[in-house]
Amino acid sequence: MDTLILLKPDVVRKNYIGKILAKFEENGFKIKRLKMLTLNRDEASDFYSVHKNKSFFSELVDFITSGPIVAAIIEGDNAIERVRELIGSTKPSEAKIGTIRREFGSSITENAIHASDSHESFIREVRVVFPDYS
Ligand code: 3AN
Repeated sequence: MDTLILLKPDVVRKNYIGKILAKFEENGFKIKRLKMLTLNRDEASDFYSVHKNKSFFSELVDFITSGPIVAAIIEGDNAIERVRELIGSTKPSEAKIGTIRREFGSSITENAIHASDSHESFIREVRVVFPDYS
């Protein structure tokens, strides 16, 4: 099973790309596709369309478009659920010790990483960053 992760602009700026990708490999996942890119505002709005009515939507779009990100398709048994466990809660200070957000995130916006939360989200999100995925 596949899932999608995005290493957000804070991770690229702080030079944590390698450390975070290593965690997926160490936990038995395969990195199936990997790409560095910068989202424009239309792509970011599309990616986060489920949040368009939330108060933090413009902050979210400003941040995710603020610099390059690293997108990866991660493969493994039960990947969607297991990757969500590995990244931890949205708010880094509340995320469990040992999770990626706890170790590398600094705030609810600058929380290091995104991972699809369901198969439906994965299908919608993957088309924004890997349009040729099938
Ligand atoms: P998650 O990424 O853990 O699935 P969501 O889907 O609730 O979290 O939110 C998407 C993104 O929106 C989060 N990764 C976070 O960066 C941002 N976010 C969520 N809640 C807030 C909030 N209350 N204030 C600012 N940003 C938020």
